[in-house]
Amino acid sequence: LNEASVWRLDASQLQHAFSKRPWNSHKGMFGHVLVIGGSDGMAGAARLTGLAALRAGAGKVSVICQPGQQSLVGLQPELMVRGLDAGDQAADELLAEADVIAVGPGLGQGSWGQAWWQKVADYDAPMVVDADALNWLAKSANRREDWVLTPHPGEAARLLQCSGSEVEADRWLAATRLEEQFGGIVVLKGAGSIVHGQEYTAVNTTGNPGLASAGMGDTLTGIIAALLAPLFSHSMQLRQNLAETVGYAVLLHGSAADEAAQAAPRGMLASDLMDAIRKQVNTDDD
Ligand code: NPW
Ligand code: AMP
Ligand code: MG
Repeated sequence: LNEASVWRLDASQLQHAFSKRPWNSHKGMFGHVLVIGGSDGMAGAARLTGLAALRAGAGKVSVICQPGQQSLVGLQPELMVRGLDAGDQAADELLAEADVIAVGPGLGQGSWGQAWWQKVADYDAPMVVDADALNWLAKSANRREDWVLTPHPGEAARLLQCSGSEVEADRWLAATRLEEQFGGIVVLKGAGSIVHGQEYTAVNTTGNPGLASAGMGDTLTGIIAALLAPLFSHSMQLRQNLAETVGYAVLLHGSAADEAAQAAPRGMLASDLMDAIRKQVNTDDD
């Protein structure tokens, strides 16, 4: 694999990602995203993931956070927020209702996050695995074909048991190894993010250094989950190519950042992307 041999994602392709919503649309068509994350000190990560999923068009978004963090995550009133331990009965009910799970943002390295990882790592639902869930994956070494892994180079290094500079020295090799070892669709983040699945490989050309700030990855996770959700919601039969959909999500995240940065990338917040995400998911041309 190398840059010359793969699909290049650019902003002109976004118009192919979406079709107009039918006039009689209802929220069940666009899927229910369940975010699992938001431990003490990182409630904001789960909130950003949930809000980004809503701005990217998810029909419904629930968040499971650490007990005690609900009021922080729930400051966004459209989010349905529960503080639950992995062993709680209500947890099974929420998992069963989700079309896509996004696990990891602010999940933490403590026992609360570990118990959640053990519960969902083998749970039969499409899943976006990010942040601390990737750190747990580095220890549990599961393999699945139906998940999306979104490591930044630091997380990729933990997964591959090498250094971050080795990942950066050959990002194509790192993406290939991650897919070989853990399966699924790999998004190796950082300038020029690589999206790599079994039959699809792309490199992103959108985005800017304004993305180098806290919460930007958590936001991407919400966008990916939202774009996957309608493919798995009960009322939709259509199955688009999953890796291609992930590619569109990565492209859209960078495009939203390019719009939000307005040539002033320094000081851009993850929250500043939200309105631009909404605009980018309305680029359908039919
Ligand atoms: P360095 O520092 O350059 O040597 P971690 P995290 C490396 C939550 N958050 N190229 C970097 O290397 C997340 O969701 C909560 C090269 C460093 O070693 C997680 O749950 C927020 N290296 C948790 O915090 C907002 C790169 O990776 C390491 C690289 C921890 O996530 C913030 C840092 O990564 C955050 O999202 C690159 N492009 N990018 C909230 N508001 O609640 C990263 N590295 O140790 O995995 O920490 O990414 O902050
Ligand atoms: P995280 O490190 O998990 O918060 O994720 C950061 C997000 O911002 C990822 O989607 C990266 O690809 C993106 N990003 C960070 N820095 C840049 C950059 N210089 N150019 C383009 N995208 C970036
Ligand atoms: Mg991150």
